[in-house]
Amino acid sequence: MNEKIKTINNALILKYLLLFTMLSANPCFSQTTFKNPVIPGFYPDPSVCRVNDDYYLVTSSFEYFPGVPVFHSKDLVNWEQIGHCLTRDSQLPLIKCRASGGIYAPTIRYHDGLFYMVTTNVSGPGNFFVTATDPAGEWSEPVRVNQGGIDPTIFWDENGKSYFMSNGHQFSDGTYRGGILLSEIDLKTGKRLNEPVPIWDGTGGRYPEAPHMYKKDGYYYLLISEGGTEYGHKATIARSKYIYGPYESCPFNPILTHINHSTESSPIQGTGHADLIQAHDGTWWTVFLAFRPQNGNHHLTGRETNLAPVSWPKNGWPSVNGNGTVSVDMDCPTLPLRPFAPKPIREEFNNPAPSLSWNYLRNPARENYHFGIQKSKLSLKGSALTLNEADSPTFLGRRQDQITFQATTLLSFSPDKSNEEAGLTVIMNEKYHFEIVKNKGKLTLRYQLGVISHIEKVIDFNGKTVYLRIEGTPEFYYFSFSKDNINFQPLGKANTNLISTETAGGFTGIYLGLFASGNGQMNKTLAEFDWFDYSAK
Ligand code: 6LW
Repeated sequence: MNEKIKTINNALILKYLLLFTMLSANPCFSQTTFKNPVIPGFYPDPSVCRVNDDYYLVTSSFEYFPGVPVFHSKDLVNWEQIGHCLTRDSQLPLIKCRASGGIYAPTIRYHDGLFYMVTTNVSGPGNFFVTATDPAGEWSEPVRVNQGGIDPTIFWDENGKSYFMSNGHQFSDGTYRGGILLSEIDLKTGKRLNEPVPIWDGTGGRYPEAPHMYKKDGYYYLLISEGGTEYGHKATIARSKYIYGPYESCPFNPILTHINHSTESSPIQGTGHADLIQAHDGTWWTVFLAFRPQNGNHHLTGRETNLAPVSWPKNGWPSVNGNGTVSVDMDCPTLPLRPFAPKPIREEFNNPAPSLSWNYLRNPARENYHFGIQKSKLSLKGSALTLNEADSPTFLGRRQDQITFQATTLLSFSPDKSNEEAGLTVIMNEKYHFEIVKNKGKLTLRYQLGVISHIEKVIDFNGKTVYLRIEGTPEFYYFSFSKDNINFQPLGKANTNLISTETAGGFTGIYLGLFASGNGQMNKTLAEFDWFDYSAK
């Protein structure tokens, strides 16, 4: 071997040895890169708070139950879900709410030993907050705040007053005012102590929303979003010496946007709806939402949570990652990294409740779900409702959080009646979904595409148990089945863009779901799902 190559090899070996020693001696290490999104999949409208070196993040959840997932991190890069804020029907009425109705953007804050999560149920009680001493839960019953608009936030001033902001209000004389409005509230009762005051309308973009307030160097800084949650999304900021204003717009606005980035130059689009956080080492960061278009500018995995560094000089304006744009491969020093163990591929359904990744559609009829502790199975009883209704059919799903994935389940179901069915679906909402259906003597591949109900394939199948599989790629979903979990026979493939957000509309992302239905009647036969495997490919 020539000497030069030998030296390079030795240097490489030394580098890896050093890295290995570092990792084994101390699992906590900094690096100069991380990947966006930091929380992939439908986790939009992120908001973050810090208690010492613990970070907590929440996102919106719309028609899904339980609502408002809560994540924990030690480094802002690695996140692990620890619970949901809204776990009881009394906190989260979603009965028959429209798809992408329900819970809009939340804000999480920590104040005086309590966590506060404030959000809007646009299909019910409007703006409210819940509190908890442990962010993993349980959270309190909702305290309603009688101010209109969406995207509420709370801010505590040094004078002990609690302020509430949202993006609009209908006044008692019937007039409606958009833009960001601020009022003072009683923290115990949620009662407003004054009429909401408009404080900033942004820089002229449509939908000024997502207000978050910070106090720094004697200024109140008001961060908002404008432009709508599509390609024109942006974050802008203003400041004032007085909380009610007048607010002065940052001369470098917008501080975050990909409005001028083509999808060829940036796989991340729609950056906006941000929150700022000062880390325990004094550095500033922002979490924000963005989406990743594919297959001809369609996106499937919803709006996802991203992270970027912020520099915020004393008395100056914050700037995000230098020029207000970000990338998948971020090039900046991180906090000391504290990764979590990867999530298991298999959900065994052997606990009294599903793991935190799983959701129901709206408030579930709990008697139709049995999590077998002894049998180690999920038993679903189909009700009269189907996946085509904006209601709560018997359904349990998890997000498609990877663009390329494989999902497989083992189903045992042998109904005597032809109306009874169960299966595996890939679903955006009640109007847009594909599924493999097992019913009496048959397997069917079926598509719901807006008003079009399409049967792609029907085959005779007489066994009781079957392995059902959906594989996702940027362009296609592939559907197959197997009798032995080794040889899978294809049923068909469908273009992903037929059920993307761009096609179906709305604020959510794709779910992979297990379901059962009696198509107008209650099922007699239980559908038993042994396990569900999900992995990136
Ligand atoms: C949210 C608003 C937005 O409340 O979309 O992207 C709305 N931003 O701030 C629904 O997520």
